[in-house]
Amino acid sequence: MLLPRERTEIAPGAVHVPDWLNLEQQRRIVEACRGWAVGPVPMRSARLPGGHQMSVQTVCLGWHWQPYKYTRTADDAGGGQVAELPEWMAELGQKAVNAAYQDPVAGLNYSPDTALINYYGDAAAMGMHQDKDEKTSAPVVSLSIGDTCLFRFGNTETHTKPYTDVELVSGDLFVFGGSSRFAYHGVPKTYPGTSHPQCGTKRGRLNITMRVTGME
Ligand code: MD3
Ligand code: FE
Repeated sequence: MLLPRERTEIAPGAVHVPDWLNLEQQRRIVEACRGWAVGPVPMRSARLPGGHQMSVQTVCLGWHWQPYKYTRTADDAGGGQVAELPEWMAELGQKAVNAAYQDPVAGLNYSPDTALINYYGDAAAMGMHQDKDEKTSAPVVSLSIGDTCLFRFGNTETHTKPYTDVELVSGDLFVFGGSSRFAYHGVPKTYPGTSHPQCGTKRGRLNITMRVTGME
């Protein structure tokens, strides 16, 4: 049976809003991401402290993230100055928080200063982890475009069960605030070839996460 895709709070502060971006918004975002992927800092797979390379490719706005810190210049990716986070994206982040929490003022004070743009090729995945390099507990706003993925939302205590699995489809919004902000989460797999033909990507999956670093 097909389950309805409705706004769902899967845990306190963790809200999934299916089909939040229309196809034209998705295409515009994809177009902007194509530019950022080229430079001033090229999109790359980050190297983890153990020496392994992530399968996901990332380019950042506002602040450069590398495991596990934020810097203004991309020391592990050519040394360039990170592109600005554009005002339209910060405004989209505020609207996202309003929509997720069904509160027209919830996002008023939300001002993300970094965005991580992740690209998943057909075989890419992201293991269970917490995002704790930010010095604030402001929500993370996540936008998905392209192939559908399996998203795994865990708990704040361990990287293992219990978790809730959710499919993220092109256009979906997810906001992680409140007590969900420091929960473990990951992307076990994507479903190649499942994107909407008009979303702007030919293949793969894009995920944009806006965050508040708390850095000066
Ligand atoms: C829950 N990205 O970039 S987005 C990441 O789809 C990351 O690329 C995944 O996890 C992706 O760190 C998942 C959903 C997400 C992002 C940040 C979170 C969920 C989160 C932070 C706290 C709790
Ligand atoms: Fe994460």
